Amino acid sequence: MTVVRRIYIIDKYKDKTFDVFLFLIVLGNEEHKIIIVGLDNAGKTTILYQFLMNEVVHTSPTIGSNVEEVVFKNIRFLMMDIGGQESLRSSWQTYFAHTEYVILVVDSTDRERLPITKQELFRMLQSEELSQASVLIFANKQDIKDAMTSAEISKLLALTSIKDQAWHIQACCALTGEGLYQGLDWIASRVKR
Ligand code: G3D
Ligand code: MG
Repeated sequence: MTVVRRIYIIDKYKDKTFDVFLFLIVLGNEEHKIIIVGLDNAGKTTILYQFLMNEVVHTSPTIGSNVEEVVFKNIRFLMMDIGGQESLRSSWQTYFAHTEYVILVVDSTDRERLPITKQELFRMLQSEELSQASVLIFANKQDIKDAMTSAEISKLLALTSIKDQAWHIQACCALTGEGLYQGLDWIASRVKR
């Protein structure tokens, strides 16, 4: 059996504060594309690192310096973090093509910039290419005393006004990994087998 790996070029979305990461869930020969977005400092890189720490099976430097493969519940995830490569920047819509899942990482202590996250979220969701996507919101940094709860974030982001896409919010702490797999569980449960 040959598994074809498509490599998507993912780079920063819009400006420097909104990185885009990419996961591909692979079931047999089928790949399911996930993008991870969020403001800088939200915890995206830490989340990727947590996943890799726990279940790395393979690193593939030959197909890109940041492609990693992990296995979760018999589902293979290929992960890419190629934010920061300015030379690869192109129109942001190209990141969204064929995306089935969006993971939005929120710094639950960053009350000040939550409105920016909300604005970016709803702008993204208007994209035709994301009309069928499911959205997982990670309310990260729950270990910090002053962190907003997921209920609070849900309200401030007006998640109930998302009508076209399925969504789910999961509290987590990327430092310990708490909550991360529950989030992936939700995604895995939505993968059409
Ligand atoms: P980004 O990739 O979204 O920009 P990073 O964010 O993963 O680089 O994380 C930004 C900072 O937040 C890092 O701190 C990281 O350790 C911290 N962080 C990420 N997740 C958590 C969390 O769940 N709890 C706490 N307390 N901190 C978290 P530094 O100091 O390395 O800049
Ligand atoms: Mg980062």
